[in-house]
Amino acid sequence: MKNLKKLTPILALTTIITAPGVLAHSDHENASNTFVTPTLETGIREGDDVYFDLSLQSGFSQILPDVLTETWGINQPFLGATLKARKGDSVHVTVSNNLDTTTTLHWHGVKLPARADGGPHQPIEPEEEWLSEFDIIQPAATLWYHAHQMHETGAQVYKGLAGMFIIEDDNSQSLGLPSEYGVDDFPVIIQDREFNEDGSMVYLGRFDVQGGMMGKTGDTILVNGVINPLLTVEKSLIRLRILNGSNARIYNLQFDDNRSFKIIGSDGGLLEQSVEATMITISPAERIEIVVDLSDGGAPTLIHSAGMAGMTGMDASDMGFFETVAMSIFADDEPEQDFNIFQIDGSHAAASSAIVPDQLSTHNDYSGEIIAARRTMTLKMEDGSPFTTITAGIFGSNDLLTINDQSMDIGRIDAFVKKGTVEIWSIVNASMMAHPFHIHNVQFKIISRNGEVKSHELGFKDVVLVQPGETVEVLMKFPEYSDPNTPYMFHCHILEHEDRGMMGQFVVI
Ligand SMILES: [Cu+2]
Repeated sequence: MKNLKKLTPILALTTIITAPGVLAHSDHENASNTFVTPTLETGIREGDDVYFDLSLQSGFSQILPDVLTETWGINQPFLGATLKARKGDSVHVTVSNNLDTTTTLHWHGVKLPARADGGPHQPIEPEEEWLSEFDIIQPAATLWYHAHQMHETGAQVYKGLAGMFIIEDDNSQSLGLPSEYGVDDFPVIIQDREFNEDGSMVYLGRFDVQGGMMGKTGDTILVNGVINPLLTVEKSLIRLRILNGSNARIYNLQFDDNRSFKIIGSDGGLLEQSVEATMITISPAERIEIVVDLSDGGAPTLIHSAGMAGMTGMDASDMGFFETVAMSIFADDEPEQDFNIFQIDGSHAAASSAIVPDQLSTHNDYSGEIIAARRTMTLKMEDGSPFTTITAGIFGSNDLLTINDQSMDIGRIDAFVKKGTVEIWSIVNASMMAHPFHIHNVQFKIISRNGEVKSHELGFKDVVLVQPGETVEVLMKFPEYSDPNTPYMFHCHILEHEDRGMMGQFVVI
């Protein structure tokens, strides 16, 4: 927060380039807080039918040492419980809105009927309930749920409307992986927040065009709602289900002792084979599952390693107004720094009997299937006119953030997809910021990223970070659900971009 004060007097346009990934140190970098594992809720089970009751509510949370913060949560004051179900289950979720504003609850990464998706087309008014019912037809995965209210997703997720949703299946439970929740298998929801002196959270104003352009970042890092905590583990091999639940910040994750870990899963579930790594980048809404060996009794800290995330690879001649201004100020801004996320103490860990087997799963790559359609989604961030920028600030216009030159219109369908077919989408980033692109109702395979794909990106994904100047091709098979009247969304998962127009809609017919 010292850092924030230092930045405040600088020209307002500086906010364009201070995030994501440019500022950030916390005042609370000693891991003195205790790691909190979110409550596990497995619902009420009747055979394969599983019933969950979720209450969206407000409350006060002790996040900072001396003051309470007003927060939102699901069945608790801040954030949500971890929900767990199995492949083959029929899930029935009753969501009660006990907030004083309209909201939604979206099942991120779940293949499900559009009416159950919880996007902007399923608003829940205050004091109303919404029933979402879907069968789990996909393999074991670390998914999540969060608010998706039109124009309000950023503010509502920031306040706390997000939680983890874990799917297990016969395969995931037969592998011998660390899988005891809260013992050697932990959710790690990483979020950054900014606080006022009185403990309240700082968010953007509705018409803050510049803040919206860069997305809301904060100088305080939370893990499962706790600032820079310490996780003391009892087992020597632990699995971390890492979710970047931040609105806009991208993290380059690394341990401070540079130890390696095994990446075992991506957004859509287990990889086919694990991948050894010492660093991985995770953008908003992405999940990675890693297994860390602490049998040396060490106490490594997971850090964000300052790097290149966000602003590389674009030719200056392609830049518009925002990019040019951003670049001109960039040189004066302080360089990005490493910062701590949380620490793991393995000094009391007993030997684990868990393993990471060579083969984790088998994927269908849809080879041999007909490609029913190819689509291009071009992401842009500006319209080139300083005057338009000013009027956008005054009138709240959102035409500065577009996909295929159009900003989101809830009355317009951008794509018609045939159920059960395979499509290839090319996501083109024609802006100067990296955008994490998300598609509802599918898990896709990245088939090219400027011609190549890194090994850990070979898994199923529902979000892909597209760097400036990059084109990423994704291939996906749409489930057999169809509903010509209810759209699914595709959008940038920098929530301020989504809220300000970088979103579109498709229906499956
Ligand atoms: Cu974006």
